[in-house]
Amino acid sequence: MMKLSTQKIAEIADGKLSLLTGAEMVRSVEFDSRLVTPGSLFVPLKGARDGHDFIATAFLSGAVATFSERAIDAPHILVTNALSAFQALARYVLDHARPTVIAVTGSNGKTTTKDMIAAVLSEKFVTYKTQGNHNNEIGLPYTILHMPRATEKLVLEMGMDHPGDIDFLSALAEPDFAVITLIGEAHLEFMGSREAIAKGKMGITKGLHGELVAPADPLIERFIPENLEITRFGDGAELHITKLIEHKDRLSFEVSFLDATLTVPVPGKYNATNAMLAAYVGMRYGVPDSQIKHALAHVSLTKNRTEWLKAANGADILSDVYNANPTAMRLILETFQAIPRNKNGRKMAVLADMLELGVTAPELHAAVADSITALDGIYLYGPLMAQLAARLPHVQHFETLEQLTKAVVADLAPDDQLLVKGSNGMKLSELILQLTEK
Ligand code: 2GN
Repeated sequence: MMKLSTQKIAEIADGKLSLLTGAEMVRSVEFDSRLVTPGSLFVPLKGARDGHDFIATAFLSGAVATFSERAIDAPHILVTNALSAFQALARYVLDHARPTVIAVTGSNGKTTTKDMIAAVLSEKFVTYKTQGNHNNEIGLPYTILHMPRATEKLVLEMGMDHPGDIDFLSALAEPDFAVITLIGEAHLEFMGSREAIAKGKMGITKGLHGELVAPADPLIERFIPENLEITRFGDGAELHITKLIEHKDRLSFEVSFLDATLTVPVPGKYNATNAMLAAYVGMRYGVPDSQIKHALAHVSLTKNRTEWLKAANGADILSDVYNANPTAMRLILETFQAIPRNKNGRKMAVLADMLELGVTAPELHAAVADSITALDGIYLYGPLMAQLAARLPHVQHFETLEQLTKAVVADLAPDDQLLVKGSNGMKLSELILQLTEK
């Protein structure tokens, strides 16, 4: 991030300096107190807990200042809403750094497409992209505030949990180019009909100053604004795949707009579509064919953080085993519990320790109980989850991954849905492997 004085930040956020001179320099912005380093501005967001409770910890880690929604006796910038202040700051940084912004949305494959677009653009430009699952009203400004100063192309993933989310993110980021990978068939059908989903995705045009690439899907036609430059892809559309050869671990294909055979080191036909979209973006920004080909052949993809998997016995698994904080834990529990049950199926959860939470870790684990409303069975794993076990009736608690795996494998029925969530360090990916291996 560019260095900004607290004076400047107060102006941008429409806030008031308190116990600050205005001359202090801020070098990074964080909302998770665990990530604060000397020179950070702390942003107390409302998550599972109120971020204001962690302001003291942020100062222990070297924060120079914090936003605060109330007067406190620490150096702060008083604001009416810390999230809005955070977003305003991101908008300012974007206006001054002026990278080209490429926005990507779609139900499935947006993460892959984002990674592929960034890989292709990286051949020619300093490129930065959304990390992990930072694709919402908090993650998108966070991404902007963490891009390196020299960034020329910024690839932003835009996620949609509720109608209107993408409109908001598009208005905030004002993309120069936008890609919709897919309409509908979202696993989490909060959005109602496919048409509502199409409308939601087309929200990406809200702040768009430039071309939209979208599926040739009749559902979107109603939502195309006047004067939009739109390029369609799919069967019969301008952008399409001409030849496709599927190998066990890679794809080889040709596209309608390039004279080259492309390969990607991943299987699955839809990945050819994702790669085609990346190749198109690359072409539009002048990346030479040979470099597009090279980038795609060597692309490395982020493992999807939250993904639906099928167990060997047919059960549905919602897997999120890479990181854990109390907010993310609560959000995924809410999401999972809101999904309709399979007929005759149970809703089960494996919850493992959230690591690196410090002295309040036991209390933060116990508090997960408040988010449990509609589960038929719970397997808890790890010493910290014993705190949660003590607060819930009828749960099983396991000390080792072996015991946990044995119990889940023996108990999981084909019609069940299973949520699996915990910190990376708890190695739940090994449980996932056991459950999904045929
Ligand atoms: O869902 S998110 O993970 N998200 C991130 C952005 O992209 C999209 C997805 C998310 C996470 C969201 Cl949307 C919002 C928030 Cl606020 C968070 C988040 O980071 N929440 C966190 C907490 C809460 N609630 S991080 C965190 C770490 N903190 C505990 C609470 C918490 C560690 C900590 C532990 C003990 C102390 C201080 C901090 C302590 N202080 N102990 N004694 N004094």
